[in-house]
Amino acid sequence: MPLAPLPTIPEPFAAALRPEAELILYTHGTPNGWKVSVALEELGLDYSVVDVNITTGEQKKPWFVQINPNGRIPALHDRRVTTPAGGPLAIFESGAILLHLAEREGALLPADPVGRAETLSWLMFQMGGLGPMMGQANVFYRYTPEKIPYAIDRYQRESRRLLSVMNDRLADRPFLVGEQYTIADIACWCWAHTHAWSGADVSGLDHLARWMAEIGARPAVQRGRAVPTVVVLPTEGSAAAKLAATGSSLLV
Ligand SMILES: N[C@@H](CCC(=O)N[C@@H](CS)C(=O)NCC(=O)O)C(=O)O
Repeated sequence: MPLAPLPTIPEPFAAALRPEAELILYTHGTPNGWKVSVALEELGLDYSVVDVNITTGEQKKPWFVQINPNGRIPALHDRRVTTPAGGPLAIFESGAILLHLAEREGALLPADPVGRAETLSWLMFQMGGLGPMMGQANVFYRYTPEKIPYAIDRYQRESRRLLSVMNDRLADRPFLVGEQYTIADIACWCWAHTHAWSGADVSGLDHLARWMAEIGARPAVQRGRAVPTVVVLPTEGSAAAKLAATGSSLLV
């Protein structure tokens, strides 16, 4: 199958691309980025990775905004699909990318209507709730030089509440939807396992702890979590210094 031609991508990024790659993941080491690399690894797909360094503002450069108009990672090119403009299909928003990959491969998404609807519900729960709330907890707890107790408390409490909703759900089933591991588990795990960085209290959430440990032990999750490089969440001081140096609003 002929592959859609890629737009012009500047060096050194173009050098990271293999000419035969159908899928190109534009990412950085953050929860939203890991969602896609974990899914690609779980699906056993071949892909090229472009590390878009969000701490230096690469995500706002014109070449990348052509791929994701929102100027954020992750984004994906699927060169199996040629758009009317003659380029590859470009997808942004991690939830949309997960759905595209699951439908493309017929995996990680139940085929029955109930399982499918429940998977999408938990995926949207992550996209609209868990990710934004934990992200804001990170901003106010870790990055903002001025510590605002109301904001820290608000986002940490809401993160805890959302994690508790997951805990209750996981009391009688191995995965969020049921017996099947889905893109909803991938999306939620990529944020939930960073709870300590957000300062979200997970004490007593034993079902969540079991689920986090089981998913974290999956080899594909460990491979995907290390894309594009291994990230050990830095200490509070170094993260604040990094933020001050770059003017970035959100590291994860
Ligand atoms: N809802 C988006 C969120 C994407 C997002 O916030 N990405 C962050 C990294 S996790 C980013 O690129 N931040 C850089 C910036 O805000 O400029 C998704 O799920 O894809």
